[in-house]
This record gives sequence, structure tokens and C-alpha cells, in this order.
Amino acid sequence: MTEQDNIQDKDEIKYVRTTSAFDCGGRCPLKFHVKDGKIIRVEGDDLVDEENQLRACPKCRAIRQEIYHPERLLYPLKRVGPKGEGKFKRISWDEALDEIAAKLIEVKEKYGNEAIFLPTGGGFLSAYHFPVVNYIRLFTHFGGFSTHHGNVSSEGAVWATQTQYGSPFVGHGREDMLNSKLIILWGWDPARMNSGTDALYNLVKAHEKGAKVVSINPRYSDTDVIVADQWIPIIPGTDVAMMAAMANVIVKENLHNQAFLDKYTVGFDKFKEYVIGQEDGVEKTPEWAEKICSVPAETIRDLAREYATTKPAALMDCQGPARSAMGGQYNRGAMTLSAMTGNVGRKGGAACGGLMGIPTAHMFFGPFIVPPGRNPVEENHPNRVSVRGSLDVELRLRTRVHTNVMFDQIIEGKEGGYLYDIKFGWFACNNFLNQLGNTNRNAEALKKLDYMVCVDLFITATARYADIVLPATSMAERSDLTRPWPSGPYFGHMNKAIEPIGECKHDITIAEELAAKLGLEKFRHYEEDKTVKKLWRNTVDIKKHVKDYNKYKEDGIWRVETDEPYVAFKKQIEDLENNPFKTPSGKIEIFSERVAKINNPNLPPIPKYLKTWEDRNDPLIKKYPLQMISPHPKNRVHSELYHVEWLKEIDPHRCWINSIDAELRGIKSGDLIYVHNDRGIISIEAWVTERIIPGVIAIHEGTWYTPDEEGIDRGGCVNTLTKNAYAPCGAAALKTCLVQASKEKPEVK
Ligand SMILES: Nc1nc2c(c(=O)[nH]1)N[C@H]1C(S)=C(S)[C@@H](COP(=O)(O)OP(=O)(O)OC[C@H]3O[C@@H](n4cnc5c(=O)[nH]c(N)nc54)[C@H](O)[C@@H]3O)O[C@H]1N2
Ligand SMILES: Nc1nc2c(c(=O)[nH]1)N[C@H]1C(S)=C(S)[C@@H](COP(=O)(O)OP(=O)(O)OC[C@H]3O[C@@H](n4cnc5c(=O)[nH]c(N)nc54)[C@H](O)[C@@H]3O)O[C@H]1N2
Ligand SMILES: [Mo]
Repeated sequence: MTEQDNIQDKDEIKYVRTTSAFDCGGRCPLKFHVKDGKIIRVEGDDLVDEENQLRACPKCRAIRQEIYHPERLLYPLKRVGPKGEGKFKRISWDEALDEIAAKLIEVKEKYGNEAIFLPTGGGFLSAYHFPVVNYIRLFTHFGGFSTHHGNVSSEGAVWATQTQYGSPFVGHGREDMLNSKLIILWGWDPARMNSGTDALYNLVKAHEKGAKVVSINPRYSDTDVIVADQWIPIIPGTDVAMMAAMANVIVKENLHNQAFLDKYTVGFDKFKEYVIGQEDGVEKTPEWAEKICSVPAETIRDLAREYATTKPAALMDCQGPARSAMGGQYNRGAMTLSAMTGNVGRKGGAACGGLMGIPTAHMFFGPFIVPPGRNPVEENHPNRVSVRGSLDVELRLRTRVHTNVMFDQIIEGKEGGYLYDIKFGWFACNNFLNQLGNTNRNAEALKKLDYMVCVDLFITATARYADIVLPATSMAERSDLTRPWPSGPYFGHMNKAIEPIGECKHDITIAEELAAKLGLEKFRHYEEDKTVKKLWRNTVDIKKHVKDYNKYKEDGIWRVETDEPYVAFKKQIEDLENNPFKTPSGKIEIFSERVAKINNPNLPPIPKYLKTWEDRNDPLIKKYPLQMISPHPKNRVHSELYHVEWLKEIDPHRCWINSIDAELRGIKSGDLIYVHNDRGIISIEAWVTERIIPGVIAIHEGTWYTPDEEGIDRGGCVNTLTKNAYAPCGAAALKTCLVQASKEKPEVK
């Protein structure tokens, strides 16, 4: 079947069914109306009855505005002004690639391949031809490159699930919520951050069916507005104190499922010693927790009893609170409560762990085009050790810098104790200047680079620092297979609907053309259309389910028929002997020997509440009395779609601030305020609301860093304020941050 067969003629309008590949938890099936080679309209799923449709999100509905945005990059550009200023001139592909190739050869000769730095990122991550893989191939052929470790997104949750279950596939099919009697949203807000295209719909249905919904969140979230029967506000970063207190109540009142714990877990006794105070002489009572997390002791007690006695109950944790200085403890605490109540592997329960992946639909990072062997820079590094199965993040950091300090390495290099001196940066599929902690410092780092290339669809905040910017095609100009995160199960098929706009190219082509300039003859070439089908044929996971490729392609989606929703660890719970957990003990490890061996008090072998820097105990709180959280935006995917006016209207960029904090500072809704700390100053509109607790402000991540002459970020990028730091478990600590807010302009340092 050809591309054309997929497109039917009807009054000159052709319909192309497809799915997006954003780095967000949804995967919306879309129907493009194409006329004269242009997309004139976008519709959602209409292939099945209303009840079963996967309704497209606002971002996908507005996708035309992104594809045809006047600021979309059309040609290769060369920087003509100072770095960061944003002045570029058009050049030809040949000129651009010749210059880049010459620079690469020069850097390699002068400094070695380690000086070439290749970060990954979230752009187009949910498609199989993940563009960064092509640059990995390219630089591997070229003799190697340096990169980073630590998924900026989910490292806390990944570490926690590896520790406790030995697997990140902890999700249930979303329909399984209809089997729950109690659903606890512990930092989960699927009305805002897409967490499966069918997540909110099934949550609402479960609520209508009678499930009680309780939310534990410093703010009254959009999801709470729709379904929460009870909102329990909590101080950010203190969840594990409340979890330990719930465990304390459950143990003291003998409400735990001892038979489940005996059969499926190891180390519960150690955790019990901690919660009843035998370990450190401090009993983790609800009164103890109240002083830390501000949740009244009675509320904790009631919820503990309700959670332990309502069966089945789904505790839904997520990744956000784990993207913090205490990192994975939060997910470990949740998993432990789930085991104590026997909710793991059960219909209507939840294994917790924050990742929510289901293996059939997830197709976890299986890029078809694999690099030709290992990266020589790492392979030959004297400090390289085998890290298979290790939970010690420091071992992984022997050959790679941590993601959230990658810019520090650029500034400080070997002299500053980092691994490499970086000279050349290749940025594609990320806007990391904007998306990693301490953006002002990140900008200094990019100014210091000898040479930088950025491949993107827009001149992003990061791209403004590049020497050469290369234009990439959008999802409408490509074909691919796409993966939903936790929902379904279903598989997506992206279908090319229009020809590349301007001189945009697929990242595969860019890598191939540069390989030719570099004389890398062995670099394999791929034809997009052919590889997509081959990809389907060679991927057992999809092939097993998708029997009719032509229909899959034509529909842009293949729904997998299942008798009942997927339940994580069902096999383990039904027959542990033949299906052990993938941990060393074969059981759920509430106490982890592997973690104990690391011997770091800030990385305990059982889940614990830990104090951190920039929490309310930090003396810095006197100067910066507000905790800042930075949830994901409902109208963007991080910084993607930032330009789209329709989406800006949905949710204007504002700082949520409680009336008590606002009044203290003379702030009213609509005021332009300054939010600041020692790392930077942003200006942003205030929104005074009771939907956030006093002492906490919320600003959505992803608006673009736009410093003025004084250095005040007028774009209101949260990471101008966050810290370039990581947790002992490797999580990027982006949610741990103290700030001050004021109407007056603070002194600019
Ligand atoms: N629309 C949209 N959807 C997305 C994305 C997007 O950018 N836009 N990004 C996708 C990606 S890459 C990811 S990783 C996921 C992100 O999913 P998450 O990282 O889980 O989402 P966040 O929005 O950061 O946080 C979720 C909730 O936690 C609350 N919260 C913050 N701090 C605390 C705390 O200390 N304790 C508790 N109990 N709650 C807290 C916040 O108020 C928020 O409501 O979303 C995905 N979906
Ligand atoms: N303060 C704070 N910061 C955060 C978070 C937070 O919760 N709080 N969340 C973190 C999380 S979970 C994540 S995942 C990261 C995301 O961090 P990033 O991955 O840096 O975020 P995006 O804004 O999605 O950037 C993706 C870029 O890729 C480009 N792109 C898209 N498709 C393609 C393509 O096919 N080819 C090329 N070459 N480029 C393409 C897009 O235009 C966009 O500029 O942000 C993190 N940052
Ligand atoms: Mo993420």
C-alpha cells in the first residue's frame, strides 16, 4: 500500500488519519483534512462509538497552528548577532553542513571526541524514529561523543520501581479504575497533564459509578475540581511523612494484610520498625506527621483506615513529586502502602510507582535504528564499570554527567571536577536551556561553548545560542509508529499528510547528509516509508497484536482487544513461584539489600521521610519564604506549542498565590509580580487563589526564557528559579525550590 492509498478523495479534500508523537502521556488519534497539500482542519477520533473514542486534547486540536506557525523554521540559519540575541541569517543546507562538518573534524582533532556533547530530550519521543538515535548513530560512527545520565522526567520513579519491583511497568489499563471503590490521587492531575488519552474519562466514569476520590496535593487541581470528594492539601516534599503515619495507623490497628506481606514481600519488618519508632526512637504517628506535612492528624488517621478497609483501592501516585530532592522516596512510600493493603496485582487496585506504563501499549524505548555498537568515548573510559542491575547512581555517573548539571560541566569542565571539557554541543529534540534547573547559568554555559548546533522546528530559547540552527519537519510531514504511554492498549500510526514545509528535513536525513560530508561511508541510509513497515514487522510487541498492517496504517490506530483491563503484576500475584518479581529476592522489596549496600543515609533501604535543602526547615526560608512547585502545563507539552495563541488563551501564564501570601505582599490578581531567589528573577502575572495553600506558589513549566537587558526573565520560565541539582536516587530536583514574590522589583545582582 502506498501513501496515496491512505488518502481518499472526497470533494478534493483528503483525509489522513494519524497520531501525534508529543512527549506527553496522551496519544491522540487525529483526522487531518488536507486540501491542495495543506491541512485545513483537524478532527479527533470518530472510528468507534462515542463511548470508546479517544478524545483529542486541546493541544492536538490546535496542532495546525503549530505546523503553520509564522515563526516555524523554514531554512537553515546562521547566527549573526551575539549568542542569545536571536539574530540569524538564512544559509543553504550545503553551507550549513559544510561548516558543521569542518568544525566537528577540528574539535575531534584538537580535543578528542569526548568534547562533542550530545544531549537527548523529549521532542518526538513517542515515535519509533526517535530523532536523537540518528545523531547517536552519527557520532558513534564518528568516533564517539559524551552525553548525560538521569532521565530529567522520571528518574525518581524509575529508581523506585526498579528498587521495589524490578520493573517500571506498574500501570493498569485506565478502565480498571471502574473496578476501584476508592481512588487516591496522590499528586496526580490527569485533567491537566495528559496521562493517557482515556485517563480522565475513565476517572470520571469511576467516580460516577460510585468510587470515592480523594486528592492529596498542595493545590486544588483541575482534576480535583471535577472529581475530588475530598481535597487534602499538603506541604510539598513531605508526602512520605504522611505515608509513614498512615502505615503507623494501619499497623497499630492491625489493618494490614499480613498474609500478602508474608507471601509477596521482603523487609516489611524493617519498615515497621521505622514507623513504630523502634528504629530511631521516633514513632511516626499522625501527630508527628501533622507537624511536618500540615495535614491534621485526624485526617491522616481517617484516610489510613479508609484506605486499609476499602477494597480494592487505587492509590495513584505520579512522577512530579518524585522530581525533587527527596526523589524516589515518595514512590517507594506509595508502593509500600499498596503492598500493606494487598492492592498490588489486583483489579481495581494500583501497584503505585508513578510510571503507569503498561507493557503492551508502551513499547518502551525500542528504537528500530540501533547505533552501530557502543559509544567509543564511554567504552574506552578508564572509570567505566558494569552497572547492570545496580541502583547506585554514582556508578552511572562515572562516564556521564548528571542531566541536571550538564551545563555546569560545560562551564567548569575537568578543572571543576567534571568528566570532560566540552567544546561542541549538538542539541536536538530538547529545549534544555529552558527545561533544566538554573536557566541563567545554563545560558552562561551555552555562551561558553565553542560551537553549537540546534535542530528544531522553532528558534527556541536554547536555539538562540546556537551557531547554526537546522529546521526539522513536523509530525504532519512524517510517517512513523507511535506509542501511547499508559493508556489503551492501542498502537498509533503517524501518516505523512503534507510535504515538508520550506526546506525542513527529517532528522534521519540530516544525520545522513552530515555523515556524507564527514566521509562516513558505512553510515546506513533508511527510507522512512519502508522502515516504518519493517519496524512493525520486526517489533514482536506490535506484530503480536496488530494483525492487519494496512488497516492499522489507514486508521492511524490499532486498538488491542482485551478481555479485561491490564493489571500490573497480576501474574506475580496469581502464581509467584512461576512468575517471581524481577528483584534479587523475587519478591517486592520493601527493604532493599542492593540499596543498603550503597550505604548512603540519604538513600535508605526502606522508604523514609527525609528533610532536604530548600524545604521549610532550611534557614534559607527566612529570605525566600515560599516553596515553588512547577507542574506541567495543560496547554503545552513543556515548552512545545508555546507560540500557539489559541493555547495561550486556554490558560494564561500566571503565578498561583494564596490570598494570605498575596495580602502580605500587597499583591492582587492581574498584578505583574517578580518571583525571585539567588538564581534569578522572573516577571509574571499573579493569580490570587484559595486553590493553593499558603506558603506555596505554582508556576507551570515551559514558557520560554526571555531575559531583558537587566537580566530579568520576562518570559516567566520557572527554571530561571530552580536549582541545578539531583537527588541521591538520580531524580532531577526541579520541584524543590524556595523563592520570594514581590510587587516591587528586587535588586538585580
Ligand atoms: N498537557 C501536558 N501533559 C503532559 C506533559 C505536558 O507537558 N503537558 N508532560 C508529560 C510528561 S513528560 C510527564 S513526565 C508527565 C508529568 O507528570 P507529573 O510530573 O506527575 O506532573 P506534574 O504536573 O509535575 O505534577 C503533578 C501534580 O503534583 C502536584 N504536586 C507538586 N508537588 C507535590 C508534592 O510535593 N506532593 C504532592 N502530593 N503533590 C505535589 C502538582 O500540584 C501537580 O498537580 O506529564 C505528561 N503529560
Ligand atoms: N521546573 C520544571 N522543569 C521541568 C519539569 C518540571 O516538572 N518542572 N519537567 C521535566 C520533564 S518531565 C521533562 S520530560 C523535560 C522536557 O524537556 P525538553 O525535552 O527539553 O522539553 P520540550 O519543551 O518538549 O522540548 C522538546 C523540543 O524538541 C523539539 N522537537 C519536537 N520534535 C522534534 C523533532 O522531530 N526533531 C527535532 N530535532 N526537534 C524536535 C520541540 O520543538 C522542542 O523545542 O522538562 C523537564 N523540566
Ligand atoms: Mo517528562
